[in-house]
Formats: sequence, structure tokens, C-alpha cells
Amino acid sequence: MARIFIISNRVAIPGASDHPGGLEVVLKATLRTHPCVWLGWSGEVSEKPRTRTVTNRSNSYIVTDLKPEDFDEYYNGFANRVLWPIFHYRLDLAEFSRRDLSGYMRVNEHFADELVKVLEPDDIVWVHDYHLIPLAKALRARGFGNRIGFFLHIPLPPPEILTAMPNHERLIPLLGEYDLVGFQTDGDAANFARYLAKELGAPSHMSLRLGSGDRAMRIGTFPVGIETHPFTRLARRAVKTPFARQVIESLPGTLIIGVDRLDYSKGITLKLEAYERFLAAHPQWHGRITYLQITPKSRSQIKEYSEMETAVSSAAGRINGAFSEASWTPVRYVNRPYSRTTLAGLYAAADVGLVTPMRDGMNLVAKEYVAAQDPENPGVLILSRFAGAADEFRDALLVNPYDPDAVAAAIARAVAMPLSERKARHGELYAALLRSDISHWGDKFLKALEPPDRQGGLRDFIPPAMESKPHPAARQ
Ligand code: GDG
Repeated sequence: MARIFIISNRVAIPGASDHPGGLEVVLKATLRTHPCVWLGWSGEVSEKPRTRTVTNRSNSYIVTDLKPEDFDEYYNGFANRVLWPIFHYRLDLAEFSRRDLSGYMRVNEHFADELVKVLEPDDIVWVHDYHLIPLAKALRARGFGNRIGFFLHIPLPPPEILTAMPNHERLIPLLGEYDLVGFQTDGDAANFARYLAKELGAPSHMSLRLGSGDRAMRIGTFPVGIETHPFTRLARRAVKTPFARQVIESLPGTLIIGVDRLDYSKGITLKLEAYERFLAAHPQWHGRITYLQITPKSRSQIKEYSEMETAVSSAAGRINGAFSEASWTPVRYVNRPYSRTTLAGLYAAADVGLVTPMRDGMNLVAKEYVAAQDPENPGVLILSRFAGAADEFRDALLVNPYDPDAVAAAIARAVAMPLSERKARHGELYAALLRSDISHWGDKFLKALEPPDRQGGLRDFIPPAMESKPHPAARQ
């Protein structure tokens, strides 16, 4: 029987320490309903890399180590210093080096070598995220002919930004080697179609399939969700645990919660500035409100991240310095991870979820916050219009995170919102959550990845430019 292979940079092996991050959360949920083999980096760096397999229930995990230069060039280098900032619209933070690009290509070749040792011809391969764009090409070069899908968890910027990436013409067209390329939002998918149109001369019509020879590539939108009902049940239980109770009792009055990996895309310092402006404009709330910001560290070896750590803690210190009383601390900034259960309990206890990334593929925290609310007395979600989740969550208080005064005004509106409006908004948000529940997500993607004759209704379109050289504009 055909097996499903999931490939991503990191693999969350059951029982190993938890790495908070949206991709792991999504893939762990997907594996609960789809038995898979999950292959990726072990998280170990070694001069003598090893590859090993762990089996757990109906899933297998194959993890491989990285050499120190691969870790520097592929992970810390090209993936985190070029693709991550540029895909989040931050050309100003990108640091390109040709050596890093070759390290990135080399690790993709290594993953392909490990994969072909175990792949059977009728297996299906589903590749995740920006670390592994060239993987389909590397697998095709090794003779693998079956279906390969790709899903991008982060945004894809418009071609006007993407084409500023040195060597984009070597990298982005490699997505054409996949049978299906999936995005979080229609906007991301449209950006990709526009890139193909501008750079490769393909028609910018997303409902058509693009491809060459006997293969064709499709583009689709598959917004990720969460395990809605299980998370709601977890939150009900979690809010009663002794630890959650102790935290909640130590935070009197109205509670605002923010949960973000320490990453510049999450807009944490701007969010603190917005809260500061709210406090300055609304002295009646002094002593009656707390903003709890939970921010586990991530990627601390990269300069921008360690600088941001300093910027966030000094913003929190500045606000506490300016507004605190002996009996009141307006910001509680916590720089470490909590268990999923504790997080669920804290979401449930919070009156406002403040989720204001400057750019985000989807943002699961927004979805978890909504799932955790008591429908009879729900809190209010304030959400950046630049999170993918904003497409589905039209009933959140949508804000522009670059405008701290507007975010401050949304905080004032949220804390004063009448129960009837909170319930009406929450009802719509919860219905949206169920529509994109993660239990359907894997099925939808894998169905779309099936060969065209089993999907029906799709017209083939074979643009000649997919096989030919890049469009002349690409070389200017
Ligand atoms: C990428 C994309 C896309 C956070 N702190 C703790 C903790 N978390 C969990 C949250 C949530 C996850 O991590 C974060 O997910 P997000 O979606 O918010 O963000 P990214 O990590 O940037 O995820 C994103 C996602 O992939 C999925 O496609 O939505 O746009 O950037 O589940 O709860 N978990 C625990 N302790 C913490 O302290 N246990």
C-alpha cells in the first residue's frame, strides 16, 4: 500500500522535548489521522552525521543530523537569514551569501539521498515549508516519479519583493517540480501565480493547472487550522488546574494575553507600544488590567533575534517603570515556554487575545485563543489584518499593527465590549474555526494531490515557458 512521507526541516519525535512552533503543532495533529513516515533534521549538529528511525504506533520518524557547516549555511544562513525575512516582506533584514545558498541546496540533496533509500515507487511525498523548496527537483533527479506536494506555512510576498532576492530565478521556479503547491491564503497563491506570470510567462490564472510534459503543477489554498473541539475541551480542564489557578489569581482584574515566539515577524515591541499608549490614554484602567506576554526564545544564535530580545524586555521594563504601583504591575513578560495545557488555561482566563503580527502565514495562537473561550462569556480577539487568519476571522477586531494608536483604540474597545457583542463575534469566529479544522486539512491537501483523472473537472494547461529558459525580464 502507498505510504505518505511527510518531510520538514524539524521532526517532533514523540516523547522528545517539545519545540513550540506552528509547523510542529500542525504536523503532529495531521499524523494523528494519517499514518505517515516523517523525515527531517534531528536537531543535532555533528561532524559525523547519523540517520536513525524511530517507530511509534502507526508512524515512523526518520531523523538525520546536520554537519556544522550545513547548520550555519542552510539553517542559520539561507533559511533563516534570507527566506524567512524576505517571505515576511522584510527585505531590509535579509543577508544573502552565495555560500549559504549552496549549503541550502546541499542539505536538500542530502534529504533526497536519505529519502530515496526508503521510498517505494507508489509512495506519496508531502514536503513542508521554505527550507525544502528544491527537494522535489532533487527527488526527480534520483528517478522518483510519483506525486510530490509542497505546502508553504509562511506568507509568499508579491513578485515585486520576491524578485529582489538574489538568485530567485534559480530557486522559485523549482516549485514547478511539484504536482501541487499549497498556500495558507488566496493572497499568497495569487502572489505565486503573478510571479509565474511575470518571470516565466505562465498565464496568471490560478484555476488552471500549470505544468510540462506528462506532469502538471496545481496551485491551491489550504488554510491550516487547529483541533478545535479537543482544544476547547483542553481549555475547560486546564483553567481549573492548580498552576493555572495560581497564575490567574495572581493577575487581578482584566487580563490581556499575547503568546508569540520571539520573532520580529510577530510585532511584539509595537504591540507593547500600543498597550503603553492605551495606558497613557485611559488612566481609569490603571491598577485594573494586566498584559501577560508569553514569549519563548527562538533562533537566539541570529543577531536580529538576540537584539530583539533586548528590545522587547526593555520596552516591557519601560512601561512597568512608567506606570507600576507597589500593588500593580501592568506588563508581565515571560521569556520561556509553558506546557500546552497551561497555555490553554491562560487563554481561557484572558479577556482579550492580542495577536498583532506584522506578517504571518496563518497564526495558530489566534485560533487557539478563540477555541479556548467560554461561549457564554467569551473574550475578544484583536487580530492583525496581516495574519493569514484575518481572511477567515472577519469578526475579530482587525487592526493595522503598524499603527499603535489604532491598536490602543482596539484594546479600549475590547475591554469595554458588551456581552451580547462578544457572544455574537465569538459565535462567528468559532464557526470559522470549525470550517478550517485541522482534521479536514490533510484530507483536502492529499485529495488535491491525487492524479488529475481522479480529481475530475480540471483542465490541463501546458505552458511552454515552464520548460524553457526564464523570461528575459528575470535576467535583468
Ligand atoms: C508557522 C507560521 C503558521 C507558542 N508558545 C508556546 C507554544 N506555542 C505554540 C502556540 C502555537 C504555535 O506555538 C505557534 O504557531 P503560530 O502559527 O502562531 O506561529 P509560528 O510558530 O510562526 O508558525 C504560522 C504556522 O507555522 C502553521 O502553519 O500559522 O504563520 O509562521 O500552536 O500555541 N506552545 C507551548 N508552549 C509555549 O510557550 N507548548
